[in-house]
Amino acid sequence: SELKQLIQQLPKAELHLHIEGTLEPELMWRLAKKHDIALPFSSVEAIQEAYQFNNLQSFLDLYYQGADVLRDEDDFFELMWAYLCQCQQQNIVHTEIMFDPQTHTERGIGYNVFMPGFAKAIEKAKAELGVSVYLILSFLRHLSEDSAIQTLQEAKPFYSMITAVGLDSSELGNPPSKFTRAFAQAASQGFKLVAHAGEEGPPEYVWEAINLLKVDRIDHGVRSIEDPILMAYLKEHQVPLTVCPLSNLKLCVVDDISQHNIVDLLNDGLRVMVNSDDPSYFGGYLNENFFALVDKLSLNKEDAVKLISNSFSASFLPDKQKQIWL
Ligand code: ES4
Ligand code: ZN
Repeated sequence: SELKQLIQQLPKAELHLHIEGTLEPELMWRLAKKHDIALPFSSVEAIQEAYQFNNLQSFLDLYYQGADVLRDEDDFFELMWAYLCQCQQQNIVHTEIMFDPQTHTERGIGYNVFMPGFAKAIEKAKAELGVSVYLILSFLRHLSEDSAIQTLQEAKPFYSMITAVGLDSSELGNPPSKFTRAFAQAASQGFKLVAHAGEEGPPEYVWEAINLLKVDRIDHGVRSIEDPILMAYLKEHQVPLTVCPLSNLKLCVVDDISQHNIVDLLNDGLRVMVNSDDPSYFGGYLNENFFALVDKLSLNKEDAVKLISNSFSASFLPDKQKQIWL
């Protein structure tokens, strides 16, 4: 359609993307062969077919297993380079990418392996693709706060590559309040702050992320709609919510895209935008997330343009850079 063509062609920013969630079955298969790792799948197609989830945890189990094929610097280069090539295809001109250090350090793969791999892909993308990239170091919330603090300290040699600190993994039972000290340290070191909240967890977790962690953005946040006082706060302070429609569908946060509240949140005056989260696992990159909204939620042109302008205004780009795109 004309609207889909417009969405495809407009320059966009992506603010909620896990690099480990861009691992395509083909690359997973090839790296397993390369490192002689036995996968519990008989073919590339069998990997794809296994991507049916009941909730966040059933996805995370496969996502951490998949990440186990990432072993050397070149694997991390290939992973990052493949996603940045997708950005060019999708007219994503700026992306703020989360990576989970603990998913790798827990397996004995250190910062000296994954950061240089990421750096080479990012430098090459800057030069050859014209894509700008910020990195968000994300703590795994199912692990301890001490582990998060250690993870932040171990990143010190690479601080110049990192813009923000985030919080992801199993939300229920791991409230933001568990990470108050870790986030205070990150803030004192000058990092921007984000946290997943209100994906599966209640509005109270969004309040904690705002009041205790002092985040600049909320990742997901779709359950905020259950709390009118929270909605008023998010609107007044224009706290960005990085919403991920296909993710919410695949993890059964919503039963159908036609039930998704992203357009309601937008029309209530909240600063929401569209993101792909873990595109390899959830069945689409950024444009496919927009197309699902066009097909199932009758997204109109005005709303699409507003969602895209929000992707820049909610980014961590300096104001001068934002102005170029707004
Ligand atoms: C994630 Cl969708 C989602 N939620 C929480 N943690 C994550 N890590 C990767 N994808
Ligand atoms: Zn996420």
